[in-house]
Amino acid sequence: MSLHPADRIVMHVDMDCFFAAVEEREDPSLKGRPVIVGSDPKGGQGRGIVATCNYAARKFGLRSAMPISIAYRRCPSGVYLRPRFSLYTQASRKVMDLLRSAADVFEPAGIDEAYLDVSSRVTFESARDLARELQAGILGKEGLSASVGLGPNKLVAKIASDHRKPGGLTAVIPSRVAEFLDPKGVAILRGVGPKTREFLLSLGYETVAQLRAASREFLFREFGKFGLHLWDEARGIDDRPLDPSWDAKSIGREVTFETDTADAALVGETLLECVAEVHREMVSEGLWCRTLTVKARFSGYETHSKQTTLRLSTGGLAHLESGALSMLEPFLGQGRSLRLVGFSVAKFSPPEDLLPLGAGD
Ligand code: TTP
Ligand code: MG
Repeated sequence: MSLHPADRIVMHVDMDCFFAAVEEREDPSLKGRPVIVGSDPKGGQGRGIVATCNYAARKFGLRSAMPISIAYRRCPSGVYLRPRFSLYTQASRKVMDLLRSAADVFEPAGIDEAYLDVSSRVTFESARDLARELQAGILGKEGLSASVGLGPNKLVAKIASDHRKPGGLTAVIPSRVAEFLDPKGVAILRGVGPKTREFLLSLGYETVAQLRAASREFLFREFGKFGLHLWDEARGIDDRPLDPSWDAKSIGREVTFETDTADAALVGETLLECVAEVHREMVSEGLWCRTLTVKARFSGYETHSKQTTLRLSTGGLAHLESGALSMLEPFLGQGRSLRLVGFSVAKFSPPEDLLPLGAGD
């Protein structure tokens, strides 16, 4: 196969049931049993959610983000564990280091996924060999399983990594992109959440193949600019370059209250606990951040967030605390009960990259 210079080969790596896989590795007696990482189910009365679960648990219909009470009802015999974030962060860092060293350009995209531009491999055949080596390396050195997708861009690579989980390797060469995407549901496209999916369905577009039949004009009329994006994505077109900065990553914590509460002191205290944990993780990773976000969920699931981007990065606990509390205020002022609060930070830089104070932005 010949590639003209504009062609890219992008790899997407996504770890398989990441938090649960790390827990299984730490305690081999868990092997083969349903393992659920998330809130305390409290015999079915718990109020949080499932962060993730292993494939044995998925057989019972358990999924990420499912209320823990429902998970418990479906699988009372499972092993329910509280998340141990520092363990997952350490494992993530090791996996990322391994991947980074194999990439022309590397973009970490979350705690358990990353994009690698591997265009210098020239052929998909050779990129596939590299993917196998990386999977074997991650398994051998870290005892963890990863799924890999290869494609001409980030969109296709990401969909490909999800194609055969766990432990899968799917390479989609440019001439087969349409064939690969066609049977998939429109929900695999970026920006298509449950509501957009419903709307597309009502227009008669269930699969990518059906969506591809829609004209640009029609999609623009129905969705505005997002419609043009959909038109491109239905064709597997995605020109986004890889972003090697730290921006794609965020660190966050959230807490679901035992009972919904409008008690300002309790909410503030809980938010500060989240801030302290986020700060601890930033310190352990040697990171400063520029974006702070507070999330609040009212009784009944209505969810809001407020975000601030600082002019200069910060690593100071007091700075994070005051930022978080001032963003929380408008949520408390409404006198409504809260179900959950959370805090997260993003736009990281390593402290050594910082300009000395006063040197400008
Ligand atoms: P995912 O890659 O979405 O899920 P996964 O790795 O657990 O499973 P899969 O094999 O399908 O890739 O998310 C990575 C980790 O992020 C996951 O192990 C736990 C965490 N997570 C949450 O804490 N809450 C969530 O709602 C989701 C989706 C993930
Ligand atoms: Mg994953």
